[in-house]
Amino acid sequence: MLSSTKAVLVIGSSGQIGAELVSRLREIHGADQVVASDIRQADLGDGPFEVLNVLDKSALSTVVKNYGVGEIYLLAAMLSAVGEEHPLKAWDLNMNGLLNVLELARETGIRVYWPSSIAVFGSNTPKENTPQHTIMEPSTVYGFSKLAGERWCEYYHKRYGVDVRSLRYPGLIGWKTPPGGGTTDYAVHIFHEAIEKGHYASFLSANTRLPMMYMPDAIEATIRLMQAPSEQIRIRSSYNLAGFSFTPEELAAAIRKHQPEFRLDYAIQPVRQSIADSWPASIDDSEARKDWNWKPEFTLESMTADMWVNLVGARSQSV
Ligand code: AKB
Repeated sequence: MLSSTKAVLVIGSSGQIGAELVSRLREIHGADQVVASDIRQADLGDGPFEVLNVLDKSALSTVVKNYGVGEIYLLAAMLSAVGEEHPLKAWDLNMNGLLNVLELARETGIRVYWPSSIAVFGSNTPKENTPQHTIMEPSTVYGFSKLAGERWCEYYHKRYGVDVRSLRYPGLIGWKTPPGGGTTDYAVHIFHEAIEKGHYASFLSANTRLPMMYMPDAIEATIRLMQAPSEQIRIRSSYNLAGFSFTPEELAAAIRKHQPEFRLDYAIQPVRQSIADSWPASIDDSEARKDWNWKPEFTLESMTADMWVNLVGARSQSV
């Protein structure tokens, strides 16, 4: 566990995971002990905020020194779809950002959390119940960067003793902050458009089944992984993590329980579709369950009900 005198730094705090993780970490450690940071100024409630580019190692090192940081959550990354538009930039940010943090951890003993993704898998990977250890031949720059990042994490742990931990997130669904640049983003957009317009055009085809997770489960998994005693963390590359899997048609059916007239049709985006076709349909996360007692709470139905209530509530407050 983190010593009470050490602060936590979250890099990439304004993104889909960051905003929710910062508020949970502030509940645990106290607002003053959790430094939020992003490339641009943002309002993330009570507690310190720093404008920080993770590619600037000396600025990163200054923030770490100034706040007495003992733990870093590195969330700044370019996701799968936008990474295909800017391949070299995606590689630079995703890879050199991680290496800057790992080097600092090697020099100072900081603990590190870094997210990997189901994007590490490719079309030669078994699609159903994808095992922890299997064929990994990703076809996107985002996927290469996550796979290489996993190798670096394991290397820094074995060679230098860095306490670095990681999860392979599936597509994440949340109502508090929008996703940006991913292949699984349709599963969030669909809710907003169902509530606002009663209709959504999916960029993935009707039968594209992908592994997904509701954000409260993703935050809980992250906290639980970081709080587990070091000897329980047997995998230092990244753990498979699963919630539930669905297709756009199955998600639409779940939404129709709340809005019976909801209409789904399709405007397929070929790049996103081919990325989705290369990813698993379901994930075996038994290693995470065994090593640090992971178990998700939400199902497709309970996630849909919770998203609906919260988004309808947020909308009625804003009009
Ligand atoms: C994406 O779609 O790129 C991300 C991911 C699965 O890592 N949500």
